[in-house]
Amino acid sequence: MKEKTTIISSDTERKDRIPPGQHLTDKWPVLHYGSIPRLEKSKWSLKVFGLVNNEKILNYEEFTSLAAVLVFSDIHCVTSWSRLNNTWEGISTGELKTLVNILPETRFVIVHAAGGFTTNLPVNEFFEPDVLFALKHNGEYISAEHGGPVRLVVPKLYFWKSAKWITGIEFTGKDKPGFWESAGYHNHGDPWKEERYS
Ligand SMILES: Nc1nc2c(c(=O)[nH]1)N[C@H]1C(S)=C(S)[C@@H](COP(=O)(O)O)O[C@H]1N2
Ligand SMILES: [Mo]
Repeated sequence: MKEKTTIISSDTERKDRIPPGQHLTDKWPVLHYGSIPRLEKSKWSLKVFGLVNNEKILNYEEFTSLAAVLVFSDIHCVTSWSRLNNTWEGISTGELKTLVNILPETRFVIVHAAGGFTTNLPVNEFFEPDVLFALKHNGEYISAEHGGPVRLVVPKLYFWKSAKWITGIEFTGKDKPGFWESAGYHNHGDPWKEERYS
């Protein structure tokens, strides 16, 4: 089997890894709005659309046949817990670039999840090398409560940007604040700048 690339998220190399106002936990709390969608792999698909030349809908098998990576990162939740030393396995967001041909007017990415949930981020931050569509956490498939079968992980921003149960990726020229961003959370969410609420 081919050796998977491991990407070390740069924030894990800081001397002090705990952002201001955060405290450590060894547990992994479950947080989200609404009930847990149970998405079957056989029915799951990811729609990649918006400012692209060739829109795509990938089923689970097609999606998971893309090259896999490992990412080592910390988690910082805006409610103040941080969980260090997480290993994620999945598909790098960079894989989408070769698939759909993203148009140069693209400035933001809207991440869509089951039940109408969305979150927004600048396109350059979506394509940071440590951002991935995670299938596994610490060697085990991500459970439904933590966003399986596929969740996004954006290590450098507060964890609400790491959408669970993702179903679509939209490239756009215009920013569209997502679910939590419209409910008073910061539009960007850098934990090192304490961009918590707006
Ligand atoms: N689809 C979806 N994803 C979501 C959320 C949500 O409400 N819906 N909440 C976010 C928030 S606020 C947090 S803190 C993390 C929590 O992830 P966890 O339950 O795996 O710890 O998921 C994020 N992703
Ligand atoms: Mo959160």
